[in-house]
Amino acid sequence: MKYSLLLLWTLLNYTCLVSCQLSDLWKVTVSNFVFDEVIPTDTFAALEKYLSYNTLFDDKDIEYRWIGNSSSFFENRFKSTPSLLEAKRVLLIFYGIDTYSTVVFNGYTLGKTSNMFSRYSFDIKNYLLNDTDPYNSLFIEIESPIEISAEMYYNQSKNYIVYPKCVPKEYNGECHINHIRKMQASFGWDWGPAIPTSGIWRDVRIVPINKVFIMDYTADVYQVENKNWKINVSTLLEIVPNDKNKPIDIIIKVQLDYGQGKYVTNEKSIKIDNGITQVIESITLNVSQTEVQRWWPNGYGKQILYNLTIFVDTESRSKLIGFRTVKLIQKPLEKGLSFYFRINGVPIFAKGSNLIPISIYPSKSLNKTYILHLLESTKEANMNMLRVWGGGVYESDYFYEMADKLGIMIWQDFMFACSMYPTTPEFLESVREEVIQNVWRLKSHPSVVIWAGNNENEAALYGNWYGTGTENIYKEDYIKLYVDVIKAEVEKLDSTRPFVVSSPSNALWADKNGWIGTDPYSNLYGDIHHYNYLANGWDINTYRRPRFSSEYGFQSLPSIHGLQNMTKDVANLTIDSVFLKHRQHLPFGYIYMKRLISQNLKIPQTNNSFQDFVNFIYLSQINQAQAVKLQSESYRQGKSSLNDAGEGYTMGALYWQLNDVWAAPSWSSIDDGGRWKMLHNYAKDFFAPIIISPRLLANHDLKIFVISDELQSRFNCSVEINVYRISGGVISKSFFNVTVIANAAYELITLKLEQILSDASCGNNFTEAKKNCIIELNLRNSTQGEIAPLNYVFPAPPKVLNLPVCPMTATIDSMNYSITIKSPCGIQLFVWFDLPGYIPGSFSENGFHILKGSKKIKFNPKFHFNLTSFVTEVKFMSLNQIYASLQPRNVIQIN
Ligand code: BMA
Repeated sequence: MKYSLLLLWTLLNYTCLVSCQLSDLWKVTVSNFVFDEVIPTDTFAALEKYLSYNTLFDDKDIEYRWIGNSSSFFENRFKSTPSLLEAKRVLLIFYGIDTYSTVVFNGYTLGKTSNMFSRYSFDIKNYLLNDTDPYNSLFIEIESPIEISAEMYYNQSKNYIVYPKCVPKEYNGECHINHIRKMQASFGWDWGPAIPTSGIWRDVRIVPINKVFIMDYTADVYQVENKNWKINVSTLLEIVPNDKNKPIDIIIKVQLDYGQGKYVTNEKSIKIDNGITQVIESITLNVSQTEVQRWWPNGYGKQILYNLTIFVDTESRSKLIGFRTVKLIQKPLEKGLSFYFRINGVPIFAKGSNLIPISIYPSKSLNKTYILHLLESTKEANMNMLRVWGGGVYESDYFYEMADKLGIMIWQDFMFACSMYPTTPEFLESVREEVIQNVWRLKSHPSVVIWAGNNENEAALYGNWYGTGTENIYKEDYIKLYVDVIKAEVEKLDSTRPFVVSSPSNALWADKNGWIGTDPYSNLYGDIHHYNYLANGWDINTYRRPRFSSEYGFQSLPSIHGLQNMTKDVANLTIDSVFLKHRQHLPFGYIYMKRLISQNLKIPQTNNSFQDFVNFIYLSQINQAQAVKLQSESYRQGKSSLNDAGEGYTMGALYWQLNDVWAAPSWSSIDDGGRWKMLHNYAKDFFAPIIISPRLLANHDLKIFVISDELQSRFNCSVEINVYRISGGVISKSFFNVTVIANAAYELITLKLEQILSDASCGNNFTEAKKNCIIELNLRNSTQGEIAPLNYVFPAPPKVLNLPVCPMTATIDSMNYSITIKSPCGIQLFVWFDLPGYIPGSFSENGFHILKGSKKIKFNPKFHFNLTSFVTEVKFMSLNQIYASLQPRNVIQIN
């Protein structure tokens, strides 16, 4: 049955009876190069294939920058099939042209495009060749993105400049991207190269219409007072106008499948008056609460989805929807307002990260394997939210479908970042259409829980980033764009989820107080972004107590294996190499990185510069993992309490950033090859549903917090504090009758560090004692054993510890992939298994400490993998080993 349907669909598609995809060969011309390509594609991706090089290799992004300075041409030839010739209307639909183009069909100019985030459609019926033999020619000329944005910049109003004039010089980027509606990171960012593509980055379809065609449809799912649900299905129909003075009758039917053959339907018939070619119609389905189960974010329940189908005339389309409510709670506290999500009535602590574009080539953003890997990794790390950041793209349908399926809530920015923007009537109209189309496309996804107007543009005004001061014109422009257009359109289209004007912002407070002018970084309102590269990242006391932290992080270097693949100068890899300087776009980036590392770790110097560099990568990842862990835990500790300044009730921690677009220093936890950095392994623990988390104060008080996101309390638990002496031996102290309170964080106890260390005979005086011991925290329950990941306190930074030295051994059991790692001399810190390539699977722990002389961990492959290459290629190391210049070692296979 399935096969015959598939065949029928392929046939209909092929003969263009319903709609067909113009993905056959296109002729692409860039400068003197002419070649055949399939879409989606772009100038950079196409030339790479044709000339066999990689723009992300060495500094080829500079060498090939000329591509961004060139216009390009995309041509397609196709025959008029009988179905196209018989149709009364024929639409040519572009789901994404990047960016400024002129579309010419058989010599007629159909129109122009200027917004890569919008769909454009043209009626080509009158220009189709009347015969099935000759080819129709479709010709798209795309202007150089660098030139067109410069042109827009120079043509802007003479009265004032729309800043910034350019990206910082460290980005090796291009200027004026804010003047065009193209992915803002295309001209360079602090984590990525400038790849100023032009192209056809999404589908192109040709659609014959004889009566009506579903151009788009969407659903608002909401709960009514009696707790039943309503689904309001809207559809945008393209109609063949009737010329016989008689309205057209169309029946619209919607159906929701409950499963097991049960469903609910509704239908309506509409009459379309003469001459109308486009109409929006809505129809409502009533769904009884007893028939459906709710969709829950990861960690709170299942992600049940239901099939919703719309039938219009002979056409039907389906999508999966879910039932959940979302509220952003902003209620007065002692000072300021709260800011947290309630999903299905449950207050949710948002745990997660920020997504930068899936690829720096928008045409490659539908890499399903990679999308799934990123989203599954998100779920594995106990996250429940990702923020789709405003400098990228509105991601593919597949991305949001998988987020629905995996329970990853999406904070969706509109695509504006770190800039001022023009507010000419044309610009605002273009944005209006972009907003309408993208809200239609995304609002039926249960995963999408909030819209945000932009990334950091209020902050840019407030912080005077571009020297605009408090000039009124910039404030007025800000309100015109984000409030009068974006907010207004979103609220017209979607009343089922909240909207904030910017991230970070004071949210509701700003809405009621003129939108701008206050401190968008205030701890008392909305969300904050927080970066501090000058303080000691391992000092938990340096972190703030906001309501919600939607960005924070530290840089690290990616895997050596990824870097090695991207340069010919492998032997000379150091952070001072031309290659790595080129990739560091954060001004003073390596200076900060070295400084941050050296606060807590030694940076060994040997006579082997390559090994030193490998060690430096490892240290940078330890530093990042540990600092982001402390910052995240600090936020989680503040979940249920306020301090004297009224700060706290923190309900969100989204670190910057999940993924990468090239092999370079960045804030990511997953590198460009898909490998988990140490941070991603740590996220699994620091975002675990229950954690036991320390806070070492400057006065050496050690506070221990018990934090839970579970909705049931756990009773009769115990906390064990194990003080390990580096020279050997452990002293334990337990606290019984501990309750893990449901959905709360509380301070269990305050201990005196000096006392703990002296009880464990760590040293003769406090200064010595701090250097001799490491503290482990363990939360367990009499029946379930450990209910939280182990946690640690370093009384003194690892750089001053006298770590023991001995070769470790690791054996992997080929039956169940469990790895036993032994250290005959005792404590080993930050033990790390280094994967050469991306091996599908993850370790139960990586970057862990061995305090008892041995440890068992597990490798969880996603599917069968080659154990022989695993044992030859995977190497492990520890901090002790690199300090003693011991080489990384191999895992040994046992049967
Ligand atoms: C924030 C983000 C990005 C940037 C990151 C790291 O400003 O919104 O613009 O990449 O910090 O600097």
